[in-house]
Amino acid sequence: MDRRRFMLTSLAGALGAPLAAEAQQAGVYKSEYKLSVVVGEDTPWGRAATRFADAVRYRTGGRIQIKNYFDGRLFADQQTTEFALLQQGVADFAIGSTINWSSQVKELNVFALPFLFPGYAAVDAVQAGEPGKRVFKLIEQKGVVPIAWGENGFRELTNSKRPVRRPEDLQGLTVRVVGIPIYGDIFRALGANPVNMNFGQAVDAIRQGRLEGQENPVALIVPYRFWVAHKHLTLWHYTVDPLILAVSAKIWKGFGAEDRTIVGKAAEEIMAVQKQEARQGLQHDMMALDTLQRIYGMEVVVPSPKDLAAFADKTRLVYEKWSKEIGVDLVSRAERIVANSHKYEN
Ligand code: X2X
Repeated sequence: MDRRRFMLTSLAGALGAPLAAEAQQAGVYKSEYKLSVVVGEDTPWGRAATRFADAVRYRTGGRIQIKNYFDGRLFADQQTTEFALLQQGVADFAIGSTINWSSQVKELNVFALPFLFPGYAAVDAVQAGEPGKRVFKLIEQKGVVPIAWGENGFRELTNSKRPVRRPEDLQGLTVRVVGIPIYGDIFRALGANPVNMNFGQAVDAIRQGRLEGQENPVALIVPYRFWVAHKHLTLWHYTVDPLILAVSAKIWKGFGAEDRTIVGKAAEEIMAVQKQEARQGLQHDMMALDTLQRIYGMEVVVPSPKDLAAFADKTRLVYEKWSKEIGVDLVSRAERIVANSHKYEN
């Protein structure tokens, strides 16, 4: 950083409040930017939102004040409308799930293809590669600027009834899924009875013992205490749910160049940590397994490769149908990257 820039930055820091007031007076900056999150603060996902708002406020000397709306409060529990709210300017920022945004950006369903991703290295490689870049460009064409990838996690199955090791164990089991069509297709193909519910309703239903099954990453199963009602956990990694930190294009254009740099850097740094936090204990040594069994009393099933292949076979037609919807070119590029990332897996 040259000296002049350094002095300016320090000045901005020291005089944060007056500069913020000036920017707001000039009518360029809003006094508050709304950031949407579907889950609560006490999760790796929610903590990233808190850190992001804090870092941006501090690093811009108060010019950009972000207020987080947790638990889907901005979209009144209609989680598949979150992306549209960003487009409409109801939300300025969001850390959103690719599942929830797939209603408006169908290519995001690539992450929901059943049993495509064997591990997190493959997910990272697809995001960093051409498919990830293409998805970001498509989002941008829809008036939303994606800044950084994050992680909700591999989605695992919990239920109150029985251990699920093979497809036949799913027969007739009621499983709550987010209301996106590919998830309905997958669970029907597996012989289960999928029901659509928003996250808030699902949390209530599980707590009240009204829901047999659901699927979510361990990073949510633990803080939401699903283990109280759902003793059975199947770690089958059937789909993955990456997050994206994004901002409305209109808001982004309104920021000065320096602020765009600050916001971009904060987002990247914080979401890199967020990914690590969401994956903690679920790679390499699988420390989380022990915790889930001993501390939370869950009965954990890790399906054998043969059983995983049986699940994948049952959902093969769904995979093919959705590959066409997403775009065969995008999917085959992702498949090639996944195949090459195998050697780094564990
Ligand atoms: O609703 C869910 O299951 C959640 C919180 O994981 C998503 O937003 C996709």
